Amino acid sequence: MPFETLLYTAAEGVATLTLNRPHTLNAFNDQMIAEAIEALRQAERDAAVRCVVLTGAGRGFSSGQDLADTQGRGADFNLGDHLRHGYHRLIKQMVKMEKPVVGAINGVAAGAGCSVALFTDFRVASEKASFMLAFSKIGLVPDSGANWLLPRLIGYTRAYQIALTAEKIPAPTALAWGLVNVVVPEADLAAEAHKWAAQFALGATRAFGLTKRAMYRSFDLDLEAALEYEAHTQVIAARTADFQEGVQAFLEKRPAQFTGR
Ligand code: T3D
Repeated sequence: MPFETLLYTAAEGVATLTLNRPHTLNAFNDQMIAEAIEALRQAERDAAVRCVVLTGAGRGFSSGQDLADTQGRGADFNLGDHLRHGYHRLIKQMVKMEKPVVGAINGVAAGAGCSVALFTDFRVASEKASFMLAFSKIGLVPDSGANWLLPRLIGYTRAYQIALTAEKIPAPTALAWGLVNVVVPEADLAAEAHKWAAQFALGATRAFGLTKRAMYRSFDLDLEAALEYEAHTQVIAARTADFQEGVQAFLEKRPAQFTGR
């Protein structure tokens, strides 16, 4: 079934998901949350896809929860369940996906949109991009994993500051703080993000996925357990055709031709 709130294209190993509600700066309604989860699953299932790009249509990446949709909620509306069945599944799908997700952050990423942007694995930001924990402005707590991820990315001092102030963090500051990997002029964003994605799509996909898993797992482990988990992932990586090919290519002094298997 075609998606209505996002665009999905796949070519040459890269699936591109474009959040597509530009009149709201790509605010998440229930449909867009569900379709983003399904699009990520589609990219996960498709063996030909070895990297995903996530971006937004128009001048925003995502403005977070569609606030117009919050108006008609009745007294029995369960906000916790809304998060559990929506944003939590989206964030967990991004994290468990064993293919790199490149964020092409084209504009403002606010509220849950900021969380989603920051849960991409490699962030290329336009000079026009900004990050904003908008939650406190409407009397809410950061959600969609922001309280877990942000102190780990930039430390408690800055994380709590931007939660309190809801200030817009511009792209150059985001780069200096380590929130993004690269900042480029607006006109170069799509090409730059796809350049990185194309490079990752030609890499050792299983090893990339296992590395993501091991790094996320390390957040909950002491060194002893992390070393053990690394050994576990390395055993899996060493069984891949890409490991055979990587060593063979090294010995034959030629570039490796990885297949993602
Ligand atoms: O309730 C739950 O389910 C809990 C979950 C919460 C998760 C969350 O994400 S809570 C946080 C929700 N998001 C926000 O509070 C951000 C709201 N938006 C803004 O503060 C500003 O729009 C921005 C700072 C992001 C951008 O400002 P600016 O000046 O560049 O654009 P704008 O003029 O404010 O917005 C442009 C249009 O998008 C405008 O519509 P219009 O007037 O042209 O018809 C605006 O209403 C619309 N828009 C922007 N954000 C949202 C939105 N419409 C619905 N929901 C939005 N979040």
